[in-house]
Amino acid sequence: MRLTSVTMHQLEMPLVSPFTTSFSTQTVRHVLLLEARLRVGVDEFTGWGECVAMAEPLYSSEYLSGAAHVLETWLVPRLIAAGDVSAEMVAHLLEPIVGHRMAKAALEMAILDAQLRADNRSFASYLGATRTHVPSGVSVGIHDSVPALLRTVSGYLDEGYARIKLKIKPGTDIEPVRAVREEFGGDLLLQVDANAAYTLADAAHLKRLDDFDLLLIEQPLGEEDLRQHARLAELLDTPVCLDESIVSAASAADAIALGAASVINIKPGRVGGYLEARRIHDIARANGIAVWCGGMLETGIGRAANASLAALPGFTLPGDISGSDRFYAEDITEPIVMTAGEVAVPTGPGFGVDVIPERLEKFRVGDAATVS
Ligand code: OSB
Ligand code: MG
Repeated sequence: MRLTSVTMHQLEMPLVSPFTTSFSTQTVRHVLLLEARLRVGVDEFTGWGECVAMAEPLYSSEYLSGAAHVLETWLVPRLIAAGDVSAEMVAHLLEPIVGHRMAKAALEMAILDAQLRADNRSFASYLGATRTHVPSGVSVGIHDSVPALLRTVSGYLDEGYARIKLKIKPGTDIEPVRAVREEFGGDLLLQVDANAAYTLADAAHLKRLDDFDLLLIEQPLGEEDLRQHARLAELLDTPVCLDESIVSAASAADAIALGAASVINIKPGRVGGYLEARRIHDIARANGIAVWCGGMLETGIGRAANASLAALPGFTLPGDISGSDRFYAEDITEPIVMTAGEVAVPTGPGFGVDVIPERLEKFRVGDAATVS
C-alpha cells in the first residue's frame, strides 16, 4: 500500500451552545480533516482523519494551525516518501519527528480508515471490540449560575445520558457539584473535570469533593505534575483520573507505577492515535486501572471511531461519547445518535460513517490543500 495524497480541509462548525472549561469558552469548533488516498494494487481508497487540536494552545501545546503546518511540511511528505505504508507502520515512520501527537494521530487515522475500507472491515472488528453499544456520558460546561446548570443537567438526563461530567474551576466547584448531587440524587453517575486548574496547595479544598460520591476527579493538576497527582491521590477518597498528563503508553505506564491515576481518560488524538490508545487500554487493563474514552468535540468521524474504541473490554466507565446533537445542529457525517444512554458501535467498513460533501462545503473555511 502507498499513500498517494492527503487533502487538508479546514472547517468551522458552530456549537449549539457555548462550552466553557477552566481554560476557555468555545462557541465554534475549528476542525482540520484529512482525506487520505491510499493505493492498494490497482485500486485507490479514501480514508478520513480528524485532528483534535484546538485553535489555541490552552488544553495542549499543540494547536490547530501548528498541526496543519507540521502535517503539510513534515509528516505527510515523510509518509508519501516512505513507499510501502500501513496504519501499523505510521507511528514508527513518524517517530523521528518529535512530539506533534495530535497531528500524527489524525494522519494515522485517515490511513487506517482507508486501509480498513480496502479490507472491507469495520474498525470495531479490527480492534476486537466486544460490545455492540457503548454507554454515553455527557460533558457539561461551566455555567454562570447554579439554576442554569441544573436546567442543563436536567435536560441531558431527560434525554437519557448515562453519566454527567461537570467542568469545574477554582471558585466554581464545590457549590455546583453539591447542587447537582442534591437535585438529582445519589444514583446519578457524576464526575468532575478541572482541566489542570488547581495546584497541590488546593488539596484541602479538593478534599471537600469527597462528600459527593464522585466517580472520579479528572486532571486536577498540571500536565507535568505526575508526582503531585500521586500525592493528591493519597489525600483524596475521590479517585484521581488523568487526561492531559497521559500523552503516550509510556506516560500511562509511569502514571500507573507512581500511583498518580486510578482511572485514565484515553483520548486517541492526544496520545498519537488509535493504535497507541489501544496500547494504553491494554496496559491499564493488565494493571487493574479503569479507562474510559474522552472526547474533543469530535465530528461524526472521530465520534464514530471513539465509539468503536470504547467497545473494547477495558473501557469500564461511560465515555464522553455523546450524540452529535450535544454539540452540533448539523454534523458533517450522518449524526451519531444517543438512544437510552447508549451509542451504537458502527458496523460499516472503516469508521463506518461517510462525509456528506454538501456539509463539508457548508462549513469549509479557506481552501483545501493537497500534499502529494
Ligand atoms: O478535558 O475532556 C476534556 C473538550 C475539549 C477539551 C478538553 C476536554 C473536553 C471535554 C469535552 O470535556 C468532551 C466531549 O467531546 O464531549
Ligand atoms: Mg478532561
